[in-house]
Amino acid sequence: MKAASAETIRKLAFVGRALRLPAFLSNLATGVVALQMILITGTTSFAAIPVTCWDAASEFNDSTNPDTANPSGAWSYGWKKTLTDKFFPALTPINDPPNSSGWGNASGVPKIFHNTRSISHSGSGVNPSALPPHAVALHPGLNGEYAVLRFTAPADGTYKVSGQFYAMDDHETGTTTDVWIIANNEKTGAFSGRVDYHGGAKWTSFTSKEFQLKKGDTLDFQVGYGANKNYEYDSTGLNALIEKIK
Ligand SMILES: [Ca+2]
Ligand SMILES: [Ca+2]
Repeated sequence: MKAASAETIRKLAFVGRALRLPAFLSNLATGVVALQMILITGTTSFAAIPVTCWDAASEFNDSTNPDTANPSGAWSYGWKKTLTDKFFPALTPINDPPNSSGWGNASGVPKIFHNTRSISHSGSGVNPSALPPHAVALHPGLNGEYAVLRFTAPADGTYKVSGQFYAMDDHETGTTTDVWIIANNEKTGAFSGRVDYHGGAKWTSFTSKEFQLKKGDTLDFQVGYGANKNYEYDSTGLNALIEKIK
């Protein structure tokens, strides 16, 4: 319902006069509309609507300040020494303006980075990886450390997760990684797959995979250096959409 405007009240008063209505009737109608306007326009605030879906790429925080960007909302950017080891936030900014930004550990990898622009971007170096527009990339560490994008559930519920991990590098061994979605750091019930640009699948998809999470539970999207135990040319893209369905 639209709030009555001052213009409406003025017109109503005019109509009342034109119809030669008794003054009290005209005034009564005008007063009712004025009261309606006060009631409606006086209620300018409303309860915040809870968000029930998340997108890793569009919500990537490009700020260079770790205090404000990591964690950022439901997302944290970090790494683990092994598959289900402790999560460490990656607090060393990665900046390649205007193309990409992200977070790594102090030695540079593992790292998570993001194409900040709506055009494709080739990374830096002699053999750069290729990032589609707004892509999120994870790169594992030299000794098998995992790059981890962590989602922390804001409320109890059933969370549906869809997306894919995909190769970003075709140089030499190409992207050769093991990829995971792990709830609460437990391997049981996890999604696992492999990306192998030259020797296997160039991507691995997960569709409508459901996880029961309590408030504060974690869902970790992880990339390791794969079966060849070599981290070179291992940048792996991630599309991840999360929807709370119950
Ligand atoms: Ca590898
Ligand atoms: Ca590789």
